[in-house]
Amino acid sequence: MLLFKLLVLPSFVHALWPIPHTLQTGTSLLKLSPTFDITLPSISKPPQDLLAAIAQTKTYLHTDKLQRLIVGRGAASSTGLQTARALPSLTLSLLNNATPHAIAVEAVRPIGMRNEGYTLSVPADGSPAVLTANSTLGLFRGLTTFGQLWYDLEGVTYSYEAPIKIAKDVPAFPYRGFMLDTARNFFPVADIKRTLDAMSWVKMSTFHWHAVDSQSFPLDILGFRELASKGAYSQSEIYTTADIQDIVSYAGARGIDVLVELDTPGHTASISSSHPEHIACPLSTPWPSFAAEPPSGQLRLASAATTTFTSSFIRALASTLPSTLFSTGGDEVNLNCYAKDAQTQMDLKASGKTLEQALSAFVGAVHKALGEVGKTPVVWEEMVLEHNITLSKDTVVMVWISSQHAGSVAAKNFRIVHAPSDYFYLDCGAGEWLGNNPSGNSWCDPFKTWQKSYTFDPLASLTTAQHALVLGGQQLLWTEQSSPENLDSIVWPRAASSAEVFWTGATLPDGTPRSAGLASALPRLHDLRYRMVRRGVRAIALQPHWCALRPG
Ligand code: CP6
Repeated sequence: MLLFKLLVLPSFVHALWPIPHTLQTGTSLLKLSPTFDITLPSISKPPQDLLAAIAQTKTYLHTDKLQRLIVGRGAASSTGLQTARALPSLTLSLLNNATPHAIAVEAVRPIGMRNEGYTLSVPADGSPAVLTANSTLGLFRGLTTFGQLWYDLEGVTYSYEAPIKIAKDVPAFPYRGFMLDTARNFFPVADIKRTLDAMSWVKMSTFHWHAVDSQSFPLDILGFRELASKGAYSQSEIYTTADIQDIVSYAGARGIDVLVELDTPGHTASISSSHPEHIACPLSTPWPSFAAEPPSGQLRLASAATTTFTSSFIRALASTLPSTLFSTGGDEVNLNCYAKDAQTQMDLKASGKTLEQALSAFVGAVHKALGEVGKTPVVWEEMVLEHNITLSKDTVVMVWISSQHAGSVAAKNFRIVHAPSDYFYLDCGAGEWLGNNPSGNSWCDPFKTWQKSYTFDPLASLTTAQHALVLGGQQLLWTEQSSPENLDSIVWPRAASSAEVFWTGATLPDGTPRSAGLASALPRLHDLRYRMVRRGVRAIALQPHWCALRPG
């Protein structure tokens, strides 16, 4: 009877997230040998972060102890377990004599030039499993997949569907991100590291760190230390230079590039604490006429001194970071603030520039400084859709106001990161903290479910020629109403949705439209959620625990 049940298992019962590009599974049980090991016989000098990733994978294999969790999977008895073969080892190797660089080195290569592909084969007959890739980053992605294959029954760790063959897994888009705002509320380094761990489990590639904003400036920049010492919420709510390096190297070892944003010229009121001379309309009333949210205050973009100051602190920070990308923000610039600022009006008169020309010159100067330290600029969509600014062709544009705006950005031939509020804002639906302010954020409600984010089409309304402009996308957490207390629960497992969208592309690997893939995504995401909880991330439930336990 039980054996019969095994034979009629549905074939699509794996719990991988994101779904690999190709996948063949069998129907044999395979258990992990008690002496299971991960080896790299052909890599003579393995980098430290690869060795750490291997050790971490082995730890997870022993501590995840996931139950069956997907109905119909592994309806196995001890009888089945006794006959299962044991997997002795997983062997890692690099193809084409590739140099074993640190994962952290591979993770920060220019976007589009990273090698994340891998091949994985797990035989059912007790011979070693094999993982190959062209880079240590690819090996890392493959280890992540391997870690998701295992479950626990009656004290034995095993996989339900050997042999497993992933002939080729490779991401559809290089930018698979998550954005965190650390300025509205502060997040200790440990919370960021835990978030980076969870991001790596779903193969995300980019941590977009919206580090500072009008409410606080928690980033210590050498040479500009007064910005944080005066602009942070407190002396203990500052990311020191050592913290920043710690976060960057922790991310790198997990295949994640850190894209830091210093938002300018808007969203900068916190700079007035240390440099009132550079800020127009600080704390002006009524604030809704001067800023998207209180407090008001923006950099005096027409001032030569302010332009030099801004270029200098951005260059100072950017030069210490390994990423080739750096964001200068550019969202929600309030022109009324400058119309009311006597100093800006004087500066404009002296230079003979219009406000738009001054904005263009300001952004141009800041981006030139970034170019001097080898960085490619990233901006929010207003810089190309609302203002007439000269930007270098390689500038990356984040589309946030509406998913419908991607086509307009593509029409201007800029590379795109999808970050649309109508699909990917994790805070939307959290409430209306601005109360009855007419410029409040109610248009971003309702709450975005994982299903909503999952159905996003990265190539919608783009011509075939424009497809190459899409770098990928991300879900985002603005933190007006979030703090360390709810970080895990507001982000996970929802943010895993876009990780699968941008790994697999416009459709699922078999061509199924994503909207038709929701039913098969639910059990996989449910499983991922339990795995996250086992690993210390307090992801929320997707359905009653009962759904995972009922007999298949
Ligand atoms: N802060 C900054 C924000 C937002 C943006 N930039 C934002 C705008 C509208 C909504 C949510 C967040 N809080 N710096 C827009 C990119 Cl609905």
